[in-house]
Amino acid sequence: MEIALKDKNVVTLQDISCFGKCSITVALPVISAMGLSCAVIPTAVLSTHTGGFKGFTFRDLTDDIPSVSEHWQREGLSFDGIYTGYLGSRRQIGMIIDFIESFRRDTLIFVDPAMADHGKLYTGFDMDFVSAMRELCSKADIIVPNITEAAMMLGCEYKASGYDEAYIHTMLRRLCDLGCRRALLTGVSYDSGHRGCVCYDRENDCFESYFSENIPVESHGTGDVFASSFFGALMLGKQIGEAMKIAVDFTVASIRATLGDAGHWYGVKFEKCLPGLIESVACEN
Ligand code: PXL
Repeated sequence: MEIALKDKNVVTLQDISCFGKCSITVALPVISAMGLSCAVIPTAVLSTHTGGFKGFTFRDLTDDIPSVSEHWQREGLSFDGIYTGYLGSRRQIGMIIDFIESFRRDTLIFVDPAMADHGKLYTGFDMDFVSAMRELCSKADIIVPNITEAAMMLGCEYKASGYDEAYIHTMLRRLCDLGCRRALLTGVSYDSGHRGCVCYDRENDCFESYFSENIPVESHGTGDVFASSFFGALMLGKQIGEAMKIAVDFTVASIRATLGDAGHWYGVKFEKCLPGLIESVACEN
């Protein structure tokens, strides 16, 4: 008789932006397409994301987090992976840390400190929020900031371009000093033709990177497309290098699929690339 491997069960905690292709509306379809069972805790419901829309609504669901957590503990639920993304407030981060402490067993704690890009904090965040996010990162096994988020958490200079490997490697070592085993920087570009990610593993003291072509367009929500597929690949047991390739290639394909449609500025058409993602995780390596 064939022995089936136990299915992986994960949970993601981030907002629902009802329109705009980011956070849960990206994470759930991507992680599900990869064959993982994904539970969600919506941390807030917004009419749209905050990156370019005006007058969006924001319903804070912070007070639901402990009740959901307590119910799940009574039900005896457990998770192989916990993935946090965009979060709403300092107080909410505190509750998410409590959630992680309650559910951490043999669990991959994956934190995307989604709060800033292009040298600036997203609407509604301040440096107090950044320090709470730094504390959440200290509880993680792996964190996946972009260069802006990393510079803000470390209090070091943000460079949009013209940096070298030493700048990135120093940042990665310092991110791991926060307490996580691995840190991965997204959106790294040493030359105008390429963009990708670089990961540092503190335990093995080693760096790995994966670069693809640089498509010089501003795209919203690509951090979530990358983080969801990277997290999914890790949960499927892929090694870091393979998971980086799967996630970067999926992100680049999603940006490509959106090129030429100016009316689609608010997000990328990742849906069109899900068949390719499914194929990429099915290949043996
Ligand atoms: O993609 C990150 C993200 C998630 N959720 C909300 C956002 C953003 C980025 O701006 O505004 C509500």
